[in-house]
Amino acid sequence: MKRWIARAGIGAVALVALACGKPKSKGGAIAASASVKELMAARGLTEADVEAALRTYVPSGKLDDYIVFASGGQSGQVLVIGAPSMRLLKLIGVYTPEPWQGYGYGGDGDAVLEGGKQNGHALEWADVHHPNLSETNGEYDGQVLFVNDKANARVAVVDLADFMTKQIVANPLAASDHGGTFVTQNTDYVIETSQYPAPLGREYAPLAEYKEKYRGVSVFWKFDRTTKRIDPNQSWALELPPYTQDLADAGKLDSDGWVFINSFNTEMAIGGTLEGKPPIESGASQNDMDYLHVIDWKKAEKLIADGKGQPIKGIRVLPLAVSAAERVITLIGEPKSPHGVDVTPDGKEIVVGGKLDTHATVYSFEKIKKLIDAQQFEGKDAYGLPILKFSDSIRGQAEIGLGPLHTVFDDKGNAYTSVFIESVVAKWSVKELKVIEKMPVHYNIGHILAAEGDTVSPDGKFVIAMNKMSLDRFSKVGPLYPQNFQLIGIDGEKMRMLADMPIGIGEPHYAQMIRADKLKPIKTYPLGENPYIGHKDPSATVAGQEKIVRKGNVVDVYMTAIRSHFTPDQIEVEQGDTVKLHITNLEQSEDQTHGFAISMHNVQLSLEPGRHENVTFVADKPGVYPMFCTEFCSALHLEMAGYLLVKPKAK
Ligand code: RUQ
Ligand code: CUA
Repeated sequence: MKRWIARAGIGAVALVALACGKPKSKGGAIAASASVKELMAARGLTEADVEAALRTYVPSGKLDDYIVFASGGQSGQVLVIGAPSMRLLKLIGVYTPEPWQGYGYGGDGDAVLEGGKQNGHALEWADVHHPNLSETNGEYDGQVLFVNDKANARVAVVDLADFMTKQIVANPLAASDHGGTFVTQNTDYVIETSQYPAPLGREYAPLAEYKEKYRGVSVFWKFDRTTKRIDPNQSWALELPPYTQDLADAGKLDSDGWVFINSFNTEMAIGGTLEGKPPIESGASQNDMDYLHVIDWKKAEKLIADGKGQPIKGIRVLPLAVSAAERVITLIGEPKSPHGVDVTPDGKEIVVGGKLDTHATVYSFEKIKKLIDAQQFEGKDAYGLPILKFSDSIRGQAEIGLGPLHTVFDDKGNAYTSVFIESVVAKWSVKELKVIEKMPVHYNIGHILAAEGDTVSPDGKFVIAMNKMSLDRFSKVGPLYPQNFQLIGIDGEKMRMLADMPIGIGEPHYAQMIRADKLKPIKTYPLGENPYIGHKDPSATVAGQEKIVRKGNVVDVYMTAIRSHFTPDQIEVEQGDTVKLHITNLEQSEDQTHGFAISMHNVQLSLEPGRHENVTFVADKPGVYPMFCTEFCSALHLEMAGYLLVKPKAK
């Protein structure tokens, strides 16, 4: 029997030994059994491949240590992924109807989607960017997930008790957003900042009046822990100059009470390619510096409470002039066309990556605070906002590479920056401002995320490279390629590439990774509970109480579902009747879900155990329509059926 040495060492010894059955280990040397070596040879696997498999394989029946909540991009949904196995656990319907979950097909979830209407339009897609978990004292608490829709300036609230979208709030001030949804360290606020400047409240103004009338805006959505909903009435906003605000991060610990938002296009370029003017891309890349916006949100909150806000479309907006006079917003130069802004776990520093700069710039919150307190400004911008001197505000810069974007952290003082153009993850020491190692990724990484990465105490086990391109990584599926998540182990001396996961549903932007044991989802609902109201539905029905009640042309049907029948299973109505079904799933056993569909009516529900749901539709076409269960719930699932009969209107 020959021996092979695990190049990566640490931990691999025990893992490989376990897998090989006949371990023989001596000072890091590992013995693989003949059969394992044969298998490796047959499948063309290297030792590194085997180690990666051993670090990520989760056997049947075993659970993942982490759960990743990833943006589903254009799908308008959120992916729930187990790590390290990278198994897809669920796609949560958020902005887009989701048929399996019966979300948006006639049931009570329709009202949530209705809340996301903008300009009177039902919007059937979203560009989901940044999922953010609720925090308590800067730690993920596993209660709620927020996520923004860049395309239509909306914020959604996903309840992690049942992994369901409970609320969508439509931002009435902006037409697009990006710097969201970042939470303050106790989730008092969910922050959503506009992307492309436009007149606030979505009014019209010609582009010629860009500097005077176009604005950015940052909405501070107030989150109410008791209702687990955003309260728009307690929310407020900050008017921002028409620099294209990009990403943002909320301060924590030392910098709690502050928010940092970066920007590009401080040139305020507006394009005009047809007229021969330079496109926005080149107009916006003239200045060497753009502006980091440093925002004292506690002060802003107080000014709003003192009545300094001016209502626009029902939201109190703090005018730029007030923010300038009261030093709510301070600007600092940031090089060049920046993208990511990330607060370090200790809250003491802010890391900014410049897309057209090779550095990550590390700002010192202490320095910034001192300069603001002493009113040591270098000047003012055209809107009267004070500007701090760049060199006085930073601790230093790390030379990272071509196109640094986003930065996450581990538990040992290292940062991991995604480097788009170079297509690498750069690991660097925050203290030394020096790159330690670069790992190629496949290909062109956008965001990067880390285990418990945005908390005050990252775990330092994994990062995931969220790659925009996959090129040669997967079997070809036509010219639209999946994006590629790459799981990278960061707990050893060297980074290790562990697994690829194609994302074939939309372009994911950000994701967060939480320790699985922090999530405590319910298994069943108390009998008759309507998840959207959070308690027993007034129309909930128990066995024996089912009935059909007709009042004029409204027919209320109080139904139950239990293996393997609906009661009633025959519903006869007249053409033109409004039918209201109230269905309670009487099951109380885990995973005993029934579906409920009616042919030709766009009705499809998911009735998890105990759950109650209401459906309203107009029976406008006479005919005979099967209604049936859509989850294979029992041996007699196909028999779980009945009929909706719509009698033609008497002439
Ligand atoms: S981002 S493009 Cu989060 Cu890097 Cu949206
Ligand atoms: Cu109930 Cu299938």
